[in-house]
Amino acid sequence: MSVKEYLTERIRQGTIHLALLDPDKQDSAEAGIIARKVKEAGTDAIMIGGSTGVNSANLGATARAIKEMSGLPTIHFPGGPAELSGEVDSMFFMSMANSRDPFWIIGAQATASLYVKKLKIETISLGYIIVEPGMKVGEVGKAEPIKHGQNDKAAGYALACELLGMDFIYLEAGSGADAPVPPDMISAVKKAITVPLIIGGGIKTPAAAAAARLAGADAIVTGTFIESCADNNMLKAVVDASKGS
Ligand code: 1GP
Repeated sequence: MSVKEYLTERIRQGTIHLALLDPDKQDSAEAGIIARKVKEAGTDAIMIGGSTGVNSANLGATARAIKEMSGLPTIHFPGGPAELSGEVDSMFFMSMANSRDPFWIIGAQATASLYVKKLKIETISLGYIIVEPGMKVGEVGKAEPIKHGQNDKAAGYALACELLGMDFIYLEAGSGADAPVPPDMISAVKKAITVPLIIGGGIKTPAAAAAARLAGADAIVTGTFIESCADNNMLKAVVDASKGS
């Protein structure tokens, strides 16, 4: 079964949880330990990526360690075309729809596509939409972040991505954001599209995860919280709230 089929199948049963590990934030051995912990907490798959400091070597080592320690499917969440690895199970082949720079909309993808094919990496197309504050990824990607309250604008971008053929849509507030994507924006986008909706950025409490799920998120991503949480019960509480279990 492909990773896309696996995710789609799980989403059919309810909201899933995706853990994001940044190879620039810990070494591969530590990433493997975190992966085992989040698997025990019930996470469904692991995304690997970051906006800066990721290269093919630390990406490959992290993917290998996660695989060995957890057996969970890995999804590369690329920060640019220079980092690629055949060690991942799949990658989000993504376009930052609301970037002001064509490089992040289609240029990076054109640079990487032939190598991705050569490495036989499963690609899952993703419409990536930055919501304020946007944080580092918004800055690096030269995004024009969607402001809170601009729900029609968010829905317009999301539906445009779906009509262009994207498999998934991701509303991103940015890693470490003070405020996650607002629930009313999630609901508005969910109503407009039929493909699965991923929500991430700034989710670090069970309440925030539950609010995103109840508003219509099909997948909830947590990165910073997973990487820094030493309390396994708290970890499980956030995963449970994401999944409604
Ligand atoms: C970043 O949405 C993800 O791309 C995760 O954000 O690190 O704030 O959980 P956090």
